[in-house]
Amino acid sequence: MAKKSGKDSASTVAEPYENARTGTSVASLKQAILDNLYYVQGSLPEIASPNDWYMAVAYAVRDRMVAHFVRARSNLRDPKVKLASYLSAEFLMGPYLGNNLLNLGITDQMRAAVKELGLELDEVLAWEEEPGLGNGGLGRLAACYMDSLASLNVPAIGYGIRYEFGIFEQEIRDGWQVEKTDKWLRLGNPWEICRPELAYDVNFGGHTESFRDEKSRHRVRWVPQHVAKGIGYDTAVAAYRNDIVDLLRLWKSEAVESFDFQAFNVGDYYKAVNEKVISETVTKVLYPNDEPEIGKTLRLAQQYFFVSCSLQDMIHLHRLRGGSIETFHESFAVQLNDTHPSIAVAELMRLLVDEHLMDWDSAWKITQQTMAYTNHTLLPEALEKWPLPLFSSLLPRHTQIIYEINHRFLDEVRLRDPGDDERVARLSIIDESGDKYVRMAHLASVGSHRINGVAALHSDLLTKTVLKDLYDFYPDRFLNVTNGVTPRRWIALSNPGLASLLTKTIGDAWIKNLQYEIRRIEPLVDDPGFRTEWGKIKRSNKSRLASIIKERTGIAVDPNSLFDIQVKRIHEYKRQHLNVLHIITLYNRIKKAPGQDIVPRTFIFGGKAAPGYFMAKLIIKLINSVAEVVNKDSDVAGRLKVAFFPDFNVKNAHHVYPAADISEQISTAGKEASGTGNMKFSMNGALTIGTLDGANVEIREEVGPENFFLFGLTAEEVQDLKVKGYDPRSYYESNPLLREALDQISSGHFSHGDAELFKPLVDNLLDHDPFLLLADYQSYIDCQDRVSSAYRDQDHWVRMSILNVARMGKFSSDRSIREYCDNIWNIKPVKMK
Ligand code: F58
Repeated sequence: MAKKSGKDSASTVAEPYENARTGTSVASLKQAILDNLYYVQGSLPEIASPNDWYMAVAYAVRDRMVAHFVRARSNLRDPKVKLASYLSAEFLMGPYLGNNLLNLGITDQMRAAVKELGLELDEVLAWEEEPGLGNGGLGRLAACYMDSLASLNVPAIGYGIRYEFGIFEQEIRDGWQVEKTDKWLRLGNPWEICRPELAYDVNFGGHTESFRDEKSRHRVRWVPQHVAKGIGYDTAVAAYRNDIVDLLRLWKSEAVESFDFQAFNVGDYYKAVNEKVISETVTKVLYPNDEPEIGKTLRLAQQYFFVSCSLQDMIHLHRLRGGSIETFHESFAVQLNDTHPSIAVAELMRLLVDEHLMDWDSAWKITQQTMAYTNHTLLPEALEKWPLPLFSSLLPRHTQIIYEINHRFLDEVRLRDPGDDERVARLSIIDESGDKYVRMAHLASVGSHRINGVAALHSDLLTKTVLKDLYDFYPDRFLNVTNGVTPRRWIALSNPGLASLLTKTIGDAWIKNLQYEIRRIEPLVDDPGFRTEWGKIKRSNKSRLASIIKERTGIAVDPNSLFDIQVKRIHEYKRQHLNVLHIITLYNRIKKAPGQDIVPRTFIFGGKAAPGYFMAKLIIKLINSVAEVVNKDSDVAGRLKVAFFPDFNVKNAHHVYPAADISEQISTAGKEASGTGNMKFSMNGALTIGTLDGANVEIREEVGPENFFLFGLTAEEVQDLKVKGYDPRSYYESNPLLREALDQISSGHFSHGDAELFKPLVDNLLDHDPFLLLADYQSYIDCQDRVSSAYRDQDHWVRMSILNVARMGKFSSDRSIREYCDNIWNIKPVKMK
């Protein structure tokens, strides 16, 4: 049995040489908290509010990261170091305090220090308002990647937007989702450092003019209608037990001048303020959609704004390193996190050609060598495209540049495949099949040297469906990088029980090297003592979640029941309503034979619906309506419970994944690009019930088919069925249990007799069912029955749970980042010792 590293063990004696600002002994930390409480918060222990304490603790931690931070900034200046630049409209970082303590290795000391001040660390952690600067998987992936980049010692900057309001907070009232503004900055953000001197102008609108410069060169000038200023805010991303940090640099928009004094002086106060308001609006709010918003100028303005600031900043850094503009691609590898930052292709061309006077061909080479694009969706309707009139009125110069890129690209296409005009039309960056659109995935693909999907199946389907023509043209650009999640946040921080059992058993190297280390617990599967401890940890995680659910919803759930959990954005393709059909089926089974012996289950749901997505909101109402009936029915008492955990976010997620017995990954095959929740569950010992979709396929391969509950049609079968002509009603008519469940929903059985409420949902299933719930229903029910019988054999279940964790090494985001480094960016992370 290995011992915990000594660094994390608490000591109350300050080392004599310790500095109160950087020392990590309990005494130094305590002093630092008191100093910050007084000097930064202007408070004293007797009068300090929870936020005063939280801020004082956070600043004490931040001070301990400053040396690393300064080093990171000087790294940026080192011309020998190639930087990874991760461009993402979303970074869903989650609460910082716990993570930074963990990564710095001072959790135990801090726990002791705050205890001496009369506080519980867990309480302090709970006071942190998390920055919800993302919608879901894509934003959280960016955050996991930042953790891995730092921990692998890859110098990197994450560039994004400092939204004033992040993803809305969700409340449930009368079973419906109600959205509340997320005022995450209200009490201050101790982690960021504002860099007012890091400011870039960003143009919008107006027109362009051609002219000849003094050397008689043909040039284009952009005369904007409006200019905003981007100010950088830096947050240090701590590496796990490495004395380095990476930077998250988020841009806030401001007015170039706070007032138009001329307008102000002639009495047009409103015009004067207007400019300021427009500028500040750009980074006001995150769009809460899980599909792109077509036709929203502000959304395009956000994308262009952060991309322009980021590229200007990179060029500025490259200059500071003494680099000539011709070698820009040697300083930076830019990763486009989906198409939201793909305007970067045109913006880098603009900066190189218009501002740095480079010839087109050289600029194009640099752009392609710099950029790489990650696709996160197979849903054709989710591929981003902008109406050309909107696009060209906001970005007139980029429209010209995109036309030029397209013109040259299509010439190449025609050269290779003369006469195939349809192919040319399909490949064009401009969709001209009806109203004109700019296809952002095409822009990103043409301007990048690598294009990747996020799971093996997804990458394969990309080349066969939505990006097929691009793949046929550029086969060598395509590759797969399966997503991963950070074991620091998703095991070490959120599942301390499991983490300490792992560390006690195999040492703590798994935290830094999950890929190769975690397998070492596999032999322990045969150790009854280990299995008992494993079971106890899960049981205690379930109790912890049960009490939170009681506190937040009033619903009492039994930690001895099977915890069956589905947490993710609410979307028809993710099929939360298939899960509900199973609940109703079980309910009916018990009602018909109340005496039968069934495995008690608690169904837990969580997730936000896009505010304008009617069907998703109706699914939330359905879950809560079914919960209301089931939870108060004495016939099923002790056997079925349903709870909707409100406001699923990173902080709440910490309590959810470690408490699951079953992880629901039940999307229609071929629709979920990867999924990352599926990885978090399985890493925490839940078994998956899932379709062959996204990364489920690879999870099943890794953990073994015998440790995974598979059901449903494959992506190919889904396709075939659709081609053949899918008739959902035939399933309804031939399956009495399914019919009964759907009839109950539509007759008002779960809605106090209101037969109208769920009609849109049931009608949609019977008449269209685009995500094939009815086709997969029976297979799902049968599979759930296998889950229940497996759960009866607790000993075997625990074995399967252990094997799931032992074999999840592949899904560490460290592995993904190594692949990005090797196969896309050509950056060498420091080798693991
Ligand atoms: C998700 N996409 C995929 N988009 O759905 C999921 O399968 C994958 O695991 C994850 O990315 C990471 O690769 C996703 O979360 C968004 O939230 C976008 C937000 C902005 C508008 C468009 C969707």
